[in-house]
Amino acid sequence: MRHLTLPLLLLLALVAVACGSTDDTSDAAATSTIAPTTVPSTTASTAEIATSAPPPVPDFFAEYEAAAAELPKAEYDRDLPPQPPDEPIGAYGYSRYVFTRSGDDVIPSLVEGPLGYQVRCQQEAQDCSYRELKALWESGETPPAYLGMDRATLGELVDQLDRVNAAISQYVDIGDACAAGFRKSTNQVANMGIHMIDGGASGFDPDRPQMVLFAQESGIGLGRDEIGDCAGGEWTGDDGYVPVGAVFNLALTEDHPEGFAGPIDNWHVHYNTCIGRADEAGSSLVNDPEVIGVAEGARASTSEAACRDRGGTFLPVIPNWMMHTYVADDFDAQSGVFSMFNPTVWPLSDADGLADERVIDPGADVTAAPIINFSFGEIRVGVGETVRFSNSDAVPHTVTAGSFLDPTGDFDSGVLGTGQAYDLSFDEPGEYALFCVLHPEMTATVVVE
Ligand SMILES: [Cu+2]
Repeated sequence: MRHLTLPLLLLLALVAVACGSTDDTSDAAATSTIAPTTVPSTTASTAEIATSAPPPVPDFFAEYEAAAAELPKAEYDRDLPPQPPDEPIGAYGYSRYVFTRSGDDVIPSLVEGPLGYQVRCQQEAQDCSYRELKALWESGETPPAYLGMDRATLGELVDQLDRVNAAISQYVDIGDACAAGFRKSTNQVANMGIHMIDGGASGFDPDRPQMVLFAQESGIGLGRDEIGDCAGGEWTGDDGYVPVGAVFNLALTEDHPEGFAGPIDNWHVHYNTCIGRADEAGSSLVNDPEVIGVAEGARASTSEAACRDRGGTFLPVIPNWMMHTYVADDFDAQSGVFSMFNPTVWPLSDADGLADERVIDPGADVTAAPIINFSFGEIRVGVGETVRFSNSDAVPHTVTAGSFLDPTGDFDSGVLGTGQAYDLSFDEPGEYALFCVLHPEMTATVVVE
């Protein structure tokens, strides 16, 4: 550890940052003695909630794309628009630019996607998973317009994905990766897995991605130090961690990398990342303490000032194009082969129930706050009124008080699967910050009037 080269150091840093997670996703019991007060944690299933004639699903994808398209275009693909928006816009997996709020500032968090203002092929309704692309190729049919490629290109893409599949499938479990000289980078990140680095991989090579992701059911919630590690070429943790996907990391060139055939590979760049010590309640070890120099680390998108206030290490930009590639046979990502999150990797949610449960009518006495496309939306309630958060995404989320770098412990929903809900009410007017511990970029403020 004492002789790390700068490139490796950067790689470790970016892995920690780009794939951040928390150690504690446990179902913390809500307390009733704090202000704001939490209603007893009701993780009600949607089956118990009236769903008469649900309103049509809003097209958030189009809204995010339109908002991003209003921004002046940057000179290079990797760059941010020259005029930042006044308000947060976009969402992970849906828009080219994601801007989030950090204190009083609106800061860029992510640039993702190909050359337009959109992120391509990350909708469940589209045939963009590895299995679906393979089936389409084998069917002999003409690719649909949203794929933006002809049949020859589709064949090339499927061939590349088959090679990535073969590359990760040579490791039956995580011990094989240890034996091959891989190094652990993260704990088991929700809906991603443990990031294992192949230090010998360089450049874009479908036969050798920079990282292989491993996961198993009981790995969720274990800290980076608890989960196990490679020692002497052997895995010290539990058995059963299997490959669930790959990650590519390329040098941050000005323009989008060539990468896979066709236009659906959504490479991303992280901006305004803070790595640093979290409060005890928010402890997380996604970074490497010996590299970063803090005993406990956490990461989130924050302003530089907010990061310095927390004693964190601020990285204006992580110098890599990165992309997940979900090609494992038993972990087909319906959200798209190149999506950031994979709903089939633990913690699981009920993706099948999504179509019916996407919009939840909570009834007259409750204010609805559906979580859709990695966004909490805007939440305003009166004193004493109940706000019902309901997870309408294919992946789990949490509703947790404070922010990732400053969790207050006032309330915590625990992990909410698809269609699950969590009720909160507040005794005093004010603004109450919350975030998702599984996806710390997800933040919101409840305004209580
Ligand atoms: Cu989340």
